[in-house]
Amino acid sequence: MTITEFKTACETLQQEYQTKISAAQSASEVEDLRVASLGRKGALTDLLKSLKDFSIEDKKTAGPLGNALKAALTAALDEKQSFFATKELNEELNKTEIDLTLPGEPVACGHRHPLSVAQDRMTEILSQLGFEWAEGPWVEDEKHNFDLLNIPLHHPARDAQDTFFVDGKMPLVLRTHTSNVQSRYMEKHKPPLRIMAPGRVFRNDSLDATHSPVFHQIEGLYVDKNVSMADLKSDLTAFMKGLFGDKAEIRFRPSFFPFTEPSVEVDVKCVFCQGKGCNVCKGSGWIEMLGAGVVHPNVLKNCGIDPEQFSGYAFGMGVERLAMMMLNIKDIRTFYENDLRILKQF
Ligand code: 2NM
Repeated sequence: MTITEFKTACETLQQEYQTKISAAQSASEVEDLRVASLGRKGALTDLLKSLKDFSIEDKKTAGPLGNALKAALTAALDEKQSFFATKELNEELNKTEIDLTLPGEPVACGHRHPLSVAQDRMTEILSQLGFEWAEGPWVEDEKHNFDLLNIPLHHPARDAQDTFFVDGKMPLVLRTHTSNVQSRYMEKHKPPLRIMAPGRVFRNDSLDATHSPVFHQIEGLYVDKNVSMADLKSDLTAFMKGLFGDKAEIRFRPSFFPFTEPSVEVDVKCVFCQGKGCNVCKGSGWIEMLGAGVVHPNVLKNCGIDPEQFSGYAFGMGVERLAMMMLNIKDIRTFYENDLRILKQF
C-alpha cells in the first residue's frame, strides 16, 4: 500500500462509518459499529496494520492521520450513544403520568410554641450556671405555697382576690408561684443546693393585655455556706447578659418580698429604645425583668435548714414577659388563643 492509497483508505473509512453512525437506529447498533470500526478486529485496526511497511518518512504522515481518524470516529460514536441514552430516559419519563419536573408539595412543619422557646433559652442559661431542673405540684397546700415561705396569714396574696382556692376537706390552692417547688426541695435536701423551677402558676386576675390567670414562671434558689448578695448580683448579671447579650445594661433596685431580705428588682435597659423611652418601657428606658433577694432566715428555718450555718439567694421571673420582649408581642393573650395565623409568625 502506498501512502496515497492509505490516505484514500482513511477517507473512505471515515465516510463509510460516519454514514453508518448517522443512520444507526439504536444504542446497540452504535455499539456494533464501535466494535466493527475501532475493535481489535475492526476496520481501522486492520488499516493501521499496513503502517509497519511504510518508510519512516511515510509513517510520520500516516501515524497522525490514523490517530485523527480514530479520534473522529470515537467522537461520532460517543455523541450518538449519548443521544440514545437521553432518548431512552425521556421515553421512560414520558410513560408516567407524573411530571417529575414539578416542584414538590411543601411539607407542613410545626414548630415550638414561643413560650417554650423563651423558657428553653432561660433554663439553658441557668443550667450553664449550675442550676438543676426541679418540679412540683400545681395543686398545693397552703403550707408549701405560703406558710413555709414566710407569707403571713393575713397577707393580701393569700386573699381569694389573688389566689384560686380548691374546694375540699383540706385547704388547697392553685400555686401562685413556683416557690412551692423550692420549699418542698429544701425540706428533702441538705445544702448545697442550686435549683431552677420552671412551670405554670395561677393568679385570680382577669385576662387583659398584660395579665392572664394562668402564666409561667422560672424561679431559682441557691443555698450553701456564705451565699451573699454579691453572689446574687454576679450570677444574675451573668444570666441577664446571657439572655440579652454582653452589652446589655442592668440595674438593681431595692424592693420587698416576704421570703427574701434584702430584696431587689432587676431591670434591663430597654432593648427597644436603648433607654430613650418608648411605649414598651412606658417612657422609663428600663424594663423590669425579675425579682430576687437573700432568702429570709425564717424560710430556711421553716424548711429545716439552719440559717446560722447556711444562707441563700432566690429569684423569680415571668416567662410571658420575656417572650413578649423577645418577640415584640404587645398582648399576652396572643400566647393562649392558639390562632395559627398568629403563632405561625414566630
Ligand atoms: C421572687 C422574688 C424573690 C423566691 C424565694 C424563694 C424561696 F423559696 F427561696 F423562698 N423562691 N423564690 C423569690 C424571691 C421569688 O419572684 C419574683
